[in-house]
Amino acid sequence: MLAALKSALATLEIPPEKVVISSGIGCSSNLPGYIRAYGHHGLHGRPLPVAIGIKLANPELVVIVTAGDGDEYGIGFNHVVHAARRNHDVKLIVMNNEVYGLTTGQASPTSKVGQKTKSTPDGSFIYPLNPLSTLLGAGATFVARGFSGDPKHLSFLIQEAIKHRGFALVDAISPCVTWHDIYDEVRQRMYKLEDSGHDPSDLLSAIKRANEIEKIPLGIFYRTEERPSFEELVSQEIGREPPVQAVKRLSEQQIKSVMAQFY
Ligand SMILES: Cc1ncc(C[n+]2csc(CCOP(=O)(O)OP(=O)(O)O)c2C)c(N)n1
Repeated sequence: MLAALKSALATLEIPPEKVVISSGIGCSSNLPGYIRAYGHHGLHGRPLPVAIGIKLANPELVVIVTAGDGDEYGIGFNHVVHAARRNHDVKLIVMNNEVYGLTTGQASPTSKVGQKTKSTPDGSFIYPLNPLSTLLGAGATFVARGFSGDPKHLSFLIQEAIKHRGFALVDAISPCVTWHDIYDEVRQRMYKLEDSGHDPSDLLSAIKRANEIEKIPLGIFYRTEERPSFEELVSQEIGREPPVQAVKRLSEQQIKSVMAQFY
């Protein structure tokens, strides 16, 4: 996952000082500590509100959230649905391993029926969340799924997400080799949407593909740039410039005197 993200940023030639990565809590959320860019490692389930604030303050930055399925599809899912609905220009990469890895392998919202975990020793009996079709229903403008076992393809999906004008979800299947190693199973069941004639501008077809059970489609399910991003709406509708522009006009002396008030 980390290699795919680094390669995506390098391929797009985005310099480290233009990138901010916000994460929650979990094994996956440690990612900002392993990449040379600005980073934020915050509260469980809350990396999106921080990312949204950063993007509103300085829309010139590429703002990416990296976190786990427990973080983003469980405790923090409220933020995901509304970030998608409002089309905030942040990129959400969820390392989906179908368990809570850091806390030693309990069931997560994407654990399958029958999946044996520490908290479901007889197999889970709860129907899992389908984050892709849920977000397509919530109005997400870019929805994709990749696999950590295919970092080249995952890098391509991350690049497309970064280039997209608006909110983008990349659900990255990244099996937990300690608590739920399904690498072989994913390899057997996966196929690429781009090899299947799927049209990513067709929302109904995207929802249908997202609800497939036997096979695991990888690729871009849906993409539209017909809706403006939240940041574009703020500048068009409210006519307010981002705070970073106002700060840029201040002299060094003015910045020092503002900062002095906080000491
Ligand atoms: C508010 C809060 N509740 C619960 C926890 C305990 N906790 C830490 S990590 C985690 C889940 C991690 O799972 P996931 O987000 O899927 O990441 P992974 O470790 O699998 O990469 C939980 C429940 C916490 N740190 N904070």
